[in-house]
Amino acid sequence: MVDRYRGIFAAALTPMKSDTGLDLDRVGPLVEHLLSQGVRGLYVCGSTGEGISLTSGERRELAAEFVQAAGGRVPVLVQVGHNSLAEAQQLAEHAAAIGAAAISAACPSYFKIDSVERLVESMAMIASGAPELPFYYYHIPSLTGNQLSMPLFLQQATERIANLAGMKYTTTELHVFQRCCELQSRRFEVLWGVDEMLLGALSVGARAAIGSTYNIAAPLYNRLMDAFEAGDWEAARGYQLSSVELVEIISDYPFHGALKRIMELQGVPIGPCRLPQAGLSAAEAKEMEQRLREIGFFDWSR
Ligand code: MN9
Repeated sequence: MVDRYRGIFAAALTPMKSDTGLDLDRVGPLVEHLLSQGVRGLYVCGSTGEGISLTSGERRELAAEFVQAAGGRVPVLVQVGHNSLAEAQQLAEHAAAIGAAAISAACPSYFKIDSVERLVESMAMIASGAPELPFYYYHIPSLTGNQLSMPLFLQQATERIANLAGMKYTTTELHVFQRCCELQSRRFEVLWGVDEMLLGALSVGARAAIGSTYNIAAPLYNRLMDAFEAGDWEAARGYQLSSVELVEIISDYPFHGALKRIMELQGVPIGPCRLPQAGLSAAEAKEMEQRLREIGFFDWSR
């Protein structure tokens, strides 16, 4: 089995200035903060990082800044998916040139891909942009609409994509995740992507996870992982329940705006988010903070 990665990887938020242009100067402090919180890797330009809303030029600049800030201390995975496969391929090439650890790509979502064969061909095109880097397909049906069978995809893709390492699996079908993990004697590295179900994923074989709430509560999730390793199920369930409550609250507000607001409350200001994502009104921000206080978030997130 590949098993390159272990622990929690932050699906990194993208620092923006008040006009929502990139704020590259804040990438370094953000990375230092995440590493100090126990994050073991970074996934940039993904859904949490508003990667799809950035221009390709911005995506290149941002990825390079993250790789530089990480300085080899943790792996940086760059999400290069794009509705234009040629553009995605070029982003992959760039990721390799700047020293990213791996590339990952969500599939095109405007024109739907309705066969595993075409999904494999499309991802092969992207992966060929960085043949020397591990490639992780980014499965996120809630956003791409792509519901194709992932076990079938992995089996067919392995014959066509030499650098296929696995996938980032962001959907709640735990049994399919398990199936993907066990394929071909655990050949693929399947990175779990639903933070509020991390414990379930660990119990069926996850070793590493990528997610948005690891930006704001990494220590909680590290405690969860330690408790799982130690076989302390009761403690692990408690930590997971805190995460469930956290996600429940954030999900009542514009998601990216909420995450960025919480980073600010934690002393790591990274600015607003960009359209089409929304920020929180002052009343919403106040209410969210109050609700987070009620569940003890500001104590157990550290
Ligand atoms: O990919 C994230 N998924 C989405 C990762 O953004 C749709 C997750 O980390 C979720 O944000 C998290 C909260 O639901 O599990």
